[in-house]
Amino acid sequence: MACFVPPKYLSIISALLTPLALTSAREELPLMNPIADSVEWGDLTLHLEYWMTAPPTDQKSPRARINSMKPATDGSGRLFLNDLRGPLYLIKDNQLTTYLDLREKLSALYSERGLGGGFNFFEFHPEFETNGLFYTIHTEEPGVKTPDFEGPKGIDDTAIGSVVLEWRANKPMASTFEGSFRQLMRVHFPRHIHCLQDMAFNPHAKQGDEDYGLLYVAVGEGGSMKAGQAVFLNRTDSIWGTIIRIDPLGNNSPNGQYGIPDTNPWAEDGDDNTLGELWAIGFRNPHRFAWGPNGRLFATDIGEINVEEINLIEKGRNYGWPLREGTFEFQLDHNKFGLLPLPEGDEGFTYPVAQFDHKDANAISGGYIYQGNQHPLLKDQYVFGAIVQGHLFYTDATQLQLGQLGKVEKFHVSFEGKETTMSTLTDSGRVDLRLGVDHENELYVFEKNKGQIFRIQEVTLSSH
Ligand SMILES: [Ca+2]
Ligand SMILES: [Ca+2]
Repeated sequence: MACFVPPKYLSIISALLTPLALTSAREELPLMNPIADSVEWGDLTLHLEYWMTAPPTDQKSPRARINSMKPATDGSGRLFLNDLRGPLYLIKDNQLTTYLDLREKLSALYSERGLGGGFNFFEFHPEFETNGLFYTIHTEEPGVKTPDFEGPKGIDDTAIGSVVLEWRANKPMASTFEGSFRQLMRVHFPRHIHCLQDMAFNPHAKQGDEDYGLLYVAVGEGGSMKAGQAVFLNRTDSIWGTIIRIDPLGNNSPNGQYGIPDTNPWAEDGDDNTLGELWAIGFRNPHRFAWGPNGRLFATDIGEINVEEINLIEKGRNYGWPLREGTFEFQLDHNKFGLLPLPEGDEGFTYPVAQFDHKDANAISGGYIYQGNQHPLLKDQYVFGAIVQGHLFYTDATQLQLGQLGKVEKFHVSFEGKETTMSTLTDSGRVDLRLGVDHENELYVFEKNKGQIFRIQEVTLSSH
């Protein structure tokens, strides 16, 4: 599918590297309240139980910075949890130990500035049990090494480097890491925000399937819109603000460290300028992936002004940013940003399958499409949350379709028999909420900075 570029943008692209003077062709005032409705309470109550608290990684606040929790793909029942400051914890039989500490391996690990800096994400290869491979993303100060993807030439304000590593454990079933690592890819970004985000293998792909063993990586726009570099977004020759798909065991990439599947949309298009790594474009901060039961890939996108998105990701599509936010036109202007209704004859963009307003979530915290057995009421529900407010939401993933907006509802939350909120439970005015999953697909809710982890004990239909 070709990348649609509106005429007003083409002229900007043709003026590559010149300072931007972006103004909307439309003179209307931005919408004051583009999404008027709030997310409504649903009928489901999540009964949470306290599970454990992650160890502190600093004496000063925040005490911890835990970010992602998922099982190894080896059937061992072992859960892994990372802290942005460096540790990768192993949790087995309710006991937490340190499996690996990136601080001990990577002198350039940089986790001080920015909400997302440090050891961000990890993902196990589907054959971890036999090949011992897993992948991590972390940030480093730029200038340490040459990037594979750098900021535009002539714009010298690269702020951070985001790195994908492959680790090979000598003994995959060992309880501490011993082995080696190598760098797959390094991407530079203009700001300390929205760098490389989640990564995932398709857990539904079987050996021999086209998608098997291919690693999806969500690439944020690195703050480039606010850095005055929006012109380098929404393009097929820029990695910023995209979702990429690579073969970590291949070697036909320009740096020889990973493979580019020839089935990627811009890999075999005969154009050397378009990046073969890209799978889809047009994202601001595609923070988290979630897989539907039939292998459908969803990605959240955290909005700039008004709209938080859930997107159904399909090959070669353009999800809009920074020309669209949710189902609105994003007004790119030097001094002000705003949302307008979609223009007449709008085409070329793919819109979210669910969206809601910032008043319900400063930032959407992506979760999981429930596939566990303990809570039938959650079956196929996409469970996710709100960073800052701490709300927990759900939408029926089987109903999410391109071209439609699915209904999002808010869970009631209960603890020890009393209705409560995550804000109260974690004693946080700003709940940096995260969700995790275990080998039985059961869900956990945790607070990044306080480190408390809760488990879903029961789910009931309420009569509020
Ligand atoms: Ca190409
Ligand atoms: Ca979008």
